[in-house]
Amino acid sequence: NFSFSLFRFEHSFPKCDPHYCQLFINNEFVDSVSGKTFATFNPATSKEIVQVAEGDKADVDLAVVAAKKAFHRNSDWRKLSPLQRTSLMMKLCGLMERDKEFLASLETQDNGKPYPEALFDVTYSILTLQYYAGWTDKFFGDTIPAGGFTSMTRKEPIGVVGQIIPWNYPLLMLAWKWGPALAVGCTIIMKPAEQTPLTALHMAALAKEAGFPAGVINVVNGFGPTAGAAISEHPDIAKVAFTGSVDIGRIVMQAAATSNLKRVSLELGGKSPVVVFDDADVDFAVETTHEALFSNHGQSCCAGSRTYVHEKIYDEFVAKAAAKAKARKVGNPFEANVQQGPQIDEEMLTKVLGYIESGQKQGAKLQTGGKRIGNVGFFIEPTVFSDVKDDMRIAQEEIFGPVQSIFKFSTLDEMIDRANNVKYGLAAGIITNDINKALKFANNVDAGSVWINCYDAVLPSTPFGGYKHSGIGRELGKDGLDNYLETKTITMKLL
Ligand code: TXE
Repeated sequence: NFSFSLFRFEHSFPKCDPHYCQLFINNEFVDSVSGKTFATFNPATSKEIVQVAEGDKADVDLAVVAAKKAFHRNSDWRKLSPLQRTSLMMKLCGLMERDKEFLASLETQDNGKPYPEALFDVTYSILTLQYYAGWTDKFFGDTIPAGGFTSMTRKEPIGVVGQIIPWNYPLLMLAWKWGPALAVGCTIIMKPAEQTPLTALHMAALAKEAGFPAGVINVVNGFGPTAGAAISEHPDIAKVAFTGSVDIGRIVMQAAATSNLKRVSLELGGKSPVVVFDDADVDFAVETTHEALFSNHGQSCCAGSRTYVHEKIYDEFVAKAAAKAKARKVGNPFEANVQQGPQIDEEMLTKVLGYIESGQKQGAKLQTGGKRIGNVGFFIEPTVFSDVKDDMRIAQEEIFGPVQSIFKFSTLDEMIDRANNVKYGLAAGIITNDINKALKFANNVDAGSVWINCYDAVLPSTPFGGYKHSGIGRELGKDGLDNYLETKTITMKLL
């Protein structure tokens, strides 16, 4: 029944050859020290796009040498005024604008998300970098009343920073991390996810074209246990920013602790509740909760993956939610009107199908979907479960796929306890016309972001991050700068 269109790949995919496939160190594209390469695949066709250089500890070491030099107090980068940093960042944004379609095509090819969504990601990445370009001269310290002393604080860039990002929003995660780091004057070693290195490499070329001095931005592609670990263990990297799974977040934090106590910020997984009260417009609620879960194929850390519906409207809601999922158009992400492309790789395909199987075994009711589509690429039917119970695996663990789980509830108090009864605390949503219910929920739910009558409304200016196992620290907004700053107190005694 799914409207699925997966054909003529060879003809219907726009030709989009990546221009850059090496590592980017000290403003040069170079092979890895080992000479090794690895393939990046198109998840819609399962075919190799291109081989990219495989970085490892030796390459991270070289990148750190370049980044340290670029951070030296007498370097070209450190001598720039804040407004000169603004100007470089804005130039980079201009080049992204110029290459917008190309960047979006690369992203769709490497990641599988529908082309219009990739274009949206490019736009949002530009906005994020523009937002942070405005912060270069606004991270103020304080002056502090201190008796016979005069005391003040300076906010200083932390130094060389490592940034390890995932594959679900490759370009956007890059922008979230480059923006604040560049605004305050840090230098960067970024490791993109091994599944999606291509847009980061193109961005490195644009950074050079914009005029960023050598060593300010370095991109080392490679795998987690090698290149990623080399970053989190490196004694000369002052801070690591990581987005990815909880398990790897732990490893990164441990490595940071046992190496040089580098500062750590973590954006990890989620199991976010979206609560629908009986006063809500059911169609609006179905639409909002559908997008909250299915956008980006469910591969979103803040996916609204627990839909709680009030008992009075439960049956109607479930029927409409299932119909909506059934109508979702899955297929070639370059084709017009396609809403869902492939999952990122075979590992995620298997993982998501495993969760669907466990939902069925544990007694949830499969309303629609549940199967792989075809055997080319990694497509999964948009899937809806009703009658989900809080102790099921699909209710507790992050699925990271197009699987909506619907639960029934009766009262607000019950709802708050149940919403908080998971290890995660990234986001939450509530749909109601009753401001009292909405704010009581918002004030009591364990979540870094709460959306009322909307979902996924993340702006460059709004802090984003998690409670509990969902992470440490906040990205975006003014708070996002703190990840990249040290505070220095200078105290003077007037004689
Ligand atoms: O994540 P990993 P994976 C969740 C989601 C998904 C699961 C697994 O539930 O199903 O994680 O996805 C690098 N030292 N999220 O396996 O492994 C890796 O190379 C240093 C949530 O893709 O955490 C990549 O660059 N780095 C999430 C990055 O970590 C290491 C987004 C993320 O990979 C490393 C993605 C190591 N030892 C997955 N091992 C979100 N919060 O949005 C791996 N990496």
